[in-house]
Amino acid sequence: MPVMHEALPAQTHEEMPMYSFYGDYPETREASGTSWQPESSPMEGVHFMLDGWNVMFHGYLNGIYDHQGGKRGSDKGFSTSMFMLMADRKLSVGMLGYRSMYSLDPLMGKRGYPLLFQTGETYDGIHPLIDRQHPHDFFMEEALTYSLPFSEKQSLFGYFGLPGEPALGPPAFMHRFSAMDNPEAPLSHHWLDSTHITFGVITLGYVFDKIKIESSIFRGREPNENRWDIESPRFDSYSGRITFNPNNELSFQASYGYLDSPEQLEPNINVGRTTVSAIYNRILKDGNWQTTFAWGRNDKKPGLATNAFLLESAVNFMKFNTVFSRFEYVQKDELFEEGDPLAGKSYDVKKFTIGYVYDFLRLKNIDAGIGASFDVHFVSDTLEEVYSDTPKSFMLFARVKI
Ligand SMILES: [Cu+2]
Repeated sequence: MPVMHEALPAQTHEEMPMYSFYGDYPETREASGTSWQPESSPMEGVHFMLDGWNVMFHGYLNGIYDHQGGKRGSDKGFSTSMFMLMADRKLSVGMLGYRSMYSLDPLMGKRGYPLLFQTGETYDGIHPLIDRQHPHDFFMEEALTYSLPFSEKQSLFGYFGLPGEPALGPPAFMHRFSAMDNPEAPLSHHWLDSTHITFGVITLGYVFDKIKIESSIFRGREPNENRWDIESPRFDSYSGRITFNPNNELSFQASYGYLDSPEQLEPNINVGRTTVSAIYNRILKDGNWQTTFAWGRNDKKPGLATNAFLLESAVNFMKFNTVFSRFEYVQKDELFEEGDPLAGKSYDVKKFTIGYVYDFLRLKNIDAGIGASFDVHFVSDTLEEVYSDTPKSFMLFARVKI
């Protein structure tokens, strides 16, 4: 027995160098952009070697029927999707990486999909999107990375993306196991991870074992309503993030970003964004369980400071079943257009979501399932008059995942 124990780990370690995009650690730690998740998070997608490149491909496609209740609600059928191709290989003494990500979200139209209390971005360059989630851009990420190890467990890395994701916020919601089965974007998206598609990002970082420190310069302006193009880069904003993965089940990050004129419709307002998050991932027998907590704060300069809290969890059990839930408390200051007597104030919105997915097909590289999510919103009397009493919504969906 003791002989086997000594021989095995040494051999496997030599055959499979555990080097990822940004440093010497298992690749399951990589999430969106340069962000980290717990290493025990499930590995998704197809992996293969091609001419010295280690290639990964993954993606999903959801077909959704959406009903948002109350006076400001509406109904829509649409699809959300993401396809991601990542490749890395040794180049000289370092590691060269290429990351690209696409979405067919623009097919849903410029007004996106109905989502009560959602705000952020515009559909025509004149009016804000209110009670709707914007579609994501076709080009979500086109990035080159290079990392240089300089001692055991230490590395420096660079990341250039057009578009890309700056070092700000937790991993984008569609990359978190705790969120990826939920068909709805979080209401806190523009407090936490909305910079995940930014046209022009340069990040430099340092990894020391379980710690990553990084800083970005990037374009503060959000993508415009033309979702099929690549917009011109600018480097007028900055951010810094520290991430700590103390063991393979936990990942913490804290970050701050200064966003120069993020909103097309409020060009004279800059935003200071602070985020803190924690992700806990646990492998179960025939399943996985992940929980994310995040806090984000937007300080408009000049203007209001608002906060958002998110707590979400998803558990996959007995292979075919996933239950997901999300609780958010967000101070929303963009629910009314300029000129409306209710505009210019922030309103508390509490949202609770619960949902379930049944995967009727689970093959080696493909999952197919059907699911439903249900939401209740708790708001003040003022908002109840506009929206209806405790507005409720639901989504029904079918999805394919690679
Ligand atoms: Cu987004």
